[in-house]
Amino acid sequence: MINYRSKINPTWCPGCHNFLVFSAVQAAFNALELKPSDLVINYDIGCVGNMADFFKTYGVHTLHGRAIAVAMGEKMINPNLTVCVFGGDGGTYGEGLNHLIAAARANINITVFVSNNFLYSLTTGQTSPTTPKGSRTKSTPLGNPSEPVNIVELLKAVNPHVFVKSVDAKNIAEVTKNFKEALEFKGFALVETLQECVAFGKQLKS
Ligand SMILES: Cc1ncc(C[n+]2csc(CCOP(=O)(O)OP(=O)(O)O)c2C)c(N)n1
Ligand code: SF4
Ligand SMILES: [Mg+2]
Repeated sequence: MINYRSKINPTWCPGCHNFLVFSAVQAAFNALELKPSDLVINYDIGCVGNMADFFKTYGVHTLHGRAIAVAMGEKMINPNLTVCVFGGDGGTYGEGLNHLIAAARANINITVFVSNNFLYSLTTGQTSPTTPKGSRTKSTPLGNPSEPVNIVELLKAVNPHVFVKSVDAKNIAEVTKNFKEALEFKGFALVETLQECVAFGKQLKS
């Protein structure tokens, strides 16, 4: 077994689905025998971005919405590296959407993992681009007026040749399988894990 972990223990809320994602991605890295020295992980901001402290591969904790842009640059400079991104629905589909579309159009060989918890969670539960219409959140107390983005359909429309999947984070076997396939894919790959934020997710059902 290859050890990808730093000495820092995760600080997510007990029961956070990011623990599942964190464990599944290590299983996928191990299955592919990826060496930490050949891996560069780029992290967006947010709860998921805190993963930057918990891995000891090469990595960059980037700015909100900019992790994909940094990853594209790394891959162009050194195509031998395995280049990954971890981001949330806010950073990847909101602030970073233009970078996501550019990377999919270019079909650049990077792997993007999106923890989609339907909210801006680190900032305590504002609407994100995937928040269901009508949901009452901190930023939409009268109900979210916007349609949620469907990223699988959007990316398939942008470029039908990319690898894009949406899976339930609780189905750990399926998540691990898709993470592994995404890492092996020769081109742009994105796997979104559908998550419930245990701290702020309840408001989505009110
Ligand atoms: C440019 C910029 N705008 C706003 C923020 C404040 N901010 C920090 S985390 C966050 C929400 C992140 O939501 P998401 O990307 O879905 O990640 P999550 O916390 O849900 O995992 C925001 C708005 C920031 N750090 N940078
Ligand atoms: S606020 Fe939500 S997303 Fe953030 S660590 Fe807690 S449960 Fe996870
Ligand atoms: Mg989020």
